[in-house]
Amino acid sequence: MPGLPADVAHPAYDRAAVKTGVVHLGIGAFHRAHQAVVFDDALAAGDPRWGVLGASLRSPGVRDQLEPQDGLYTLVVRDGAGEHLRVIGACRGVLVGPEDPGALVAAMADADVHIVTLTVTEKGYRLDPATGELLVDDPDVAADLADISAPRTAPGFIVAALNVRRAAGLKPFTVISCDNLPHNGRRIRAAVLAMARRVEPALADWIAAEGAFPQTMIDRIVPATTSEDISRLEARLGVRDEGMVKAEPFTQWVIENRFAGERPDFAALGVQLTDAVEPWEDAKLRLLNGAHSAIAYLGALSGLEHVHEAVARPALRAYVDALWDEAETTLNPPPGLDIAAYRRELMARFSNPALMHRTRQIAMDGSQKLPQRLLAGAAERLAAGQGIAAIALGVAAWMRWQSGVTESGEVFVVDDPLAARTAELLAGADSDQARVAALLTLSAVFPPALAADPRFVTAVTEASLSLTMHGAVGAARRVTESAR
Ligand code: CS2
Repeated sequence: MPGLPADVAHPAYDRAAVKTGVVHLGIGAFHRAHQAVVFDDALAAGDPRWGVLGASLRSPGVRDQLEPQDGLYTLVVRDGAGEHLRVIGACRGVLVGPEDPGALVAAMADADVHIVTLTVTEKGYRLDPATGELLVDDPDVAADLADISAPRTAPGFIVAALNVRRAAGLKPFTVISCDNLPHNGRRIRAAVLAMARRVEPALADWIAAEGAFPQTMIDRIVPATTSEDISRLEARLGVRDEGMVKAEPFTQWVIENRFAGERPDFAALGVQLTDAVEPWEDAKLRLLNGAHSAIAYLGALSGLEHVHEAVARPALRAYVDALWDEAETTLNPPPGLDIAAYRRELMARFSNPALMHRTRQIAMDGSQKLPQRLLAGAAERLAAGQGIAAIALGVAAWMRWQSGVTESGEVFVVDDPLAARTAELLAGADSDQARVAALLTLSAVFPPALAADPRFVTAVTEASLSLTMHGAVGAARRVTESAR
């Protein structure tokens, strides 16, 4: 590309010949640094069917960044050894759902589209976390059911587009959830079928029979881009790239081998296809994400701004190992995953000094993350009669974070969909015991059986008292000392 430094990789394929084969719902940094790169690789390998049309279901921000750049943006891959820049050409445009829902439905119903990927976070599935049922009283779901031709929600867009495809005699597209949730394929399928059944039972039957919603495990650490990142890249490139994303070198995508129609040659693109994604999912959620959340709260409470700074503290590093010792016994590792090697690799990834991954970014939305990252493992360990001191400290640190004050007394805004509820519950609680008891009543986070288990209550209360007495780093040190 004219004007780009010679060491910056860029699309060598003919972008004008690319077709839109993928629509992505929820085009944030993670999509641009992960799935879009795989589709860009497919285009570079000579298969022009896999251009991506992005969609934002809320705000026009990403469209406004990417449109003036013709969909091009830079992926900055960083580690201690330096940085590698690559311009990604897979994105063919961005539609903003609320501005023109019909245009997005029509794009998804196009015969060339074979795959719809999505990253809309747990909230975006519109399912009750406790029952897994569609939230029919949610105002956006109700609006979608009243007029499916102008949807607002992710499942609504999928149902609307599948409805048009069925009427046109087309096959369904494959729906690939890329959210960091257990059984993500099953969840989006449940939401889509529940909505479709209310629109027209025959549509739901057709989707159930012909559609495909593979489960996936997706992994790449993608910290939020800062204005400093953009300025630094500008100094290097000579142009300002508002759509840039930064990521670590590691990337992994495991997809259940189940598709409704055409797909790229995923295996040739480094994607792992398997019949059993769950063991991969559990290992990633409980080891990587479980440790991420625990050190995010402990680190942020004690003023450690970035993940690499947290794991550079010997007490927190040893704590992560203790947490992994606990989580590991709950896993059923898939063939091909060496847990000891995986742990070593994870620690090296967390230690990457060039990523500047903020503990506060990971601390966001903890109420949605805790169940699969820490609580599921705790329940399984208790059922096996095993201790949970390290996991309990992660849970207690999340609870402490809900108070909105760090150890140095800095007041911050808790960024969580349940923040108003947790603040309300904490309002009258004036001791560690009372705070733990109050938050354990949140059934959307704590399964009632776990919240009622005296071993769980005791472990979390003790961890909370330890946080109060010794601070986050001191409490972490005590967990590892007692584990020895
Ligand atoms: C992180 C994840 O912000 C978070 O909650 O734990 O985004 C994590 O970086 C990714 O899952 C890595 O694949």
